[in-house]
Amino acid sequence: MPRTILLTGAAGGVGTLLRELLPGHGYRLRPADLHPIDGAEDAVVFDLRDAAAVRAAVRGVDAVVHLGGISVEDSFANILGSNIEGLHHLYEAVRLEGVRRVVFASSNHAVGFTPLTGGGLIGSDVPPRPDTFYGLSKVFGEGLASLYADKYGVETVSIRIGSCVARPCSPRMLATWLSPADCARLVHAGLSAPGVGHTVVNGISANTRAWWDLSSARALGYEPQDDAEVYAAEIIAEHGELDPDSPEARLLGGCFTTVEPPL
Ligand code: NAI
Ligand code: 15L
Repeated sequence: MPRTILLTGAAGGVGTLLRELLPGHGYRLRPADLHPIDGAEDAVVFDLRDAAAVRAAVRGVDAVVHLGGISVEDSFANILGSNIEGLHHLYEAVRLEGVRRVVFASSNHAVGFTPLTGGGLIGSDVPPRPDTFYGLSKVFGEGLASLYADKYGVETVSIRIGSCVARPCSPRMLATWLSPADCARLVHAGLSAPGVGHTVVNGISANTRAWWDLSSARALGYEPQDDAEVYAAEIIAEHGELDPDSPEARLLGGCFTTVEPPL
């Protein structure tokens, strides 16, 4: 019998990719989003800011893959509503409904001010260095996941996703790309590995130019199959190599380290 997964953010970029790929790993999905989803009339339309709606969406599922929320920099008020209060609603719903496993879409922007110039690959144990209010909401999410694991036994794998798109399209993404198929593999590892407590993993493919170490993801059973390098010649011909003085070459979060939130 397939396990039923609440997939929040199912109308978004990653959600659309995972709606296609996760059933191949044996899951039955309950897609949910703020917006209706074309071709998924059974999807839950809900707002993470509405605690009762979140509780109803969680009821009866075996686990949650949480992609929903604002996925770029925004005003603090908007981030507070969807990403911080919304995540608190989700974990309360999970606790009260007896769900035991969450896979949380964290981000490289939780640690975006980590320098790339230190030499060696960067682990998933570096301290928080958010580059935006958005990244700060992912730090909050990882902290909330830790609290619910320790206090209530709700286990979470927080995936610090690099760049999950169909194909890499910039020199930076030659390092940060997480292919859709590898994303599904990593989410599956996060849902199925035993005894994870709260585990933070880096989320990229087996990229030749990787900055990130994947050992904590591999320890869950993740075996990436893709490498952005197959797109390198085409991307470098179009954009050139990374300028060594640019934020993209110096800091993990790239241009998010210089973006200002809207008022
Ligand atoms: P997206 O912006 O395409 O999708 C996010 C979805 O969340 C949207 O469909 C939106 O309608 C929904 N949403 C927003 N506010 C909501 C609310 N209040 N209630 C219910 N649903 C709401 O983002 P994308 O690219 O698909 O990313 C998915 C997740 O992965 C996000 O949490 C993002 O922060 C994270 N992530 C994505 C990366 C990427 O490369 N795409 C990299 C790192 C993290
Ligand atoms: C993210 O966290 C964003 O959600 C996504 O839109 C990309 O900008 C990605 O990081 C990235 O750093 O490439």
